Amino acid sequence: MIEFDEQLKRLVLKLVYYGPAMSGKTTNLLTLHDQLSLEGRGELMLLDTTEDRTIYFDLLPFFYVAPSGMKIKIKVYTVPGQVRHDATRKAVLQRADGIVFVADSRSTGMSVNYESFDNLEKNLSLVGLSIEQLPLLVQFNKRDRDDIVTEDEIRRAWGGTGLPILMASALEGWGVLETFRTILELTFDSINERFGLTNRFAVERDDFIDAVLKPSSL
Ligand SMILES: Nc1nc2c(ncn2[C@@H]2O[C@H](COP(=O)(O)OP(=O)(O)OP(=O)(O)O)[C@@H](O)[C@H]2O)c(=O)[nH]1
Ligand SMILES: [Mg+2]
Repeated sequence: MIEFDEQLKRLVLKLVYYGPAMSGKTTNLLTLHDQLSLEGRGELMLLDTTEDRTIYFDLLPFFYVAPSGMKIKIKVYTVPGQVRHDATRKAVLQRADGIVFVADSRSTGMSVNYESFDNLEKNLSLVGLSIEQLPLLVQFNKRDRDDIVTEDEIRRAWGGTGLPILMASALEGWGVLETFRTILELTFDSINERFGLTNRFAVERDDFIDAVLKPSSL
C-alpha cells in the first residue's frame, strides 16, 4: 500500500524482490547498487546473512524530488528465499506496491520456482494483497549458466500467467536495469491510476524513471 501524504507532497513506494532461495535476489540489488548513480541512490543494507543466504531482508532506497516538489522514496527489498523463513517473507511483503519475482533458470530450479510462486500468491493473500492487482513481473535469472531451461520453454510454461517475463544475469550485470525499469513503469502506472499523480502533482513518469535509473559514471 502506497504511503501518500498529499499535504507533505510525499510518496513512499515499496518494491519487493521475491523468489526461491539462491535465485539471485540479493545479487540483483548488488548490481543495481553498482550500476546506478550515487545521486538519488541510498545505501545498500544487507541484513544478517550467513554464508551469503539472506535471513531477514536486504534494502536499497532511492530518493527523487519531482519538479513539482513531490518527494518520492522507493524502498527496494529482497525476501529470504529459504523455505524456513516464511514468516519473514510475509512480513517483508506487507504493503508492497510492486513485486519482481526472481526465478532460477537452471533446469533443477523449475519446480522450486513454481513452489515459490505459489508461496508468493498465498502470502500476498495473507497480507491482504491480490496477485491480480499488484504490479508484478517475472525475471529468469542466471542466463549465463549452461544448465538452464531455454527461453522458449520458459515462455511456454509461464506465458499463461500473462505476466511480463524478462531474462537476466544478475552476476554478469545484464537484464537487471531493464527489470527495475519495467517494475517502476508498472508501479508508476498503477499509482497514477489510483492517485492521478501526473495531473495533480505533475510527476512525469519518464523523467521520474530516468532520474532513478541514472547510470553510475564509474
Ligand atoms: N551464474 C550465476 N550465478 C548467480 C547469478 N545471480 C546470482 N548468482 C549466484 O547465486 C548465488 C545466490 O545468489 P543470491 O543473490 O545470494 O541469492 P538470493 O536469491 O538472495 O538467495 P536467498 O537470500 O537465500 O533467498 C550466489 O552464489 C550468486 O553469486 C547469475 O545471474 N548467474
Ligand atoms: Mg538474498
